[in-house]
Amino acid sequence: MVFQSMSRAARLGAGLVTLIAALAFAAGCGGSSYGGGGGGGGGACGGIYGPACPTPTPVAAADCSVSPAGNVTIDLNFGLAACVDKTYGSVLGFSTDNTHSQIIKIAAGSTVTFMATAQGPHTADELGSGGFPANDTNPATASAAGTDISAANFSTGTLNNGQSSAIYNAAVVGIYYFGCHFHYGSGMRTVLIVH
Ligand SMILES: [Cu+2]
Repeated sequence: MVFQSMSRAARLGAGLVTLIAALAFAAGCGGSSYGGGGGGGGGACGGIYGPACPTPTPVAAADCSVSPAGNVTIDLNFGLAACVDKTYGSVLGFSTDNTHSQIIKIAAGSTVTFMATAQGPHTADELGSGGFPANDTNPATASAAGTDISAANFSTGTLNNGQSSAIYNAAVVGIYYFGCHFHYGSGMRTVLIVH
């Protein structure tokens, strides 16, 4: 018996500590069974007894669009940072400055040229005006120079790094969803707005 080596006072003291610990344990159990005590669990929220989970702070979406004046050269680069546009969602890999992914507003009557700047090959495929489709079903056959980018199944065809497309027209006002044949499933897409 451990207590046999202790003095009487020590035995009483040890017994008291044991009793206090037992009471504290019982109190802790009682509190948690009612759910109100919130016994220091901390992390989890929700469920029957847990505290309400905080509402996540929404990520502020950006205006990813640019409105270059006149004729436009659009860089195709899968390595650009995506931009989450407040209207059109995530866009990636199309840019006028080869720095940020952008939605590009083009003045009607301008010409448009596409250039693969990095991480090619790429294409610029017209995907209609009804939002981003699940898949890029454009055959990605190069359209003839002078074709309007609004034409059904308009495409630059395959552009390897450093290669520029033919010069195309943007004469028809509208909103056109575009994607890359090779990277559409990975999010390489944008919106070209002719205004
Ligand atoms: Cu691509």
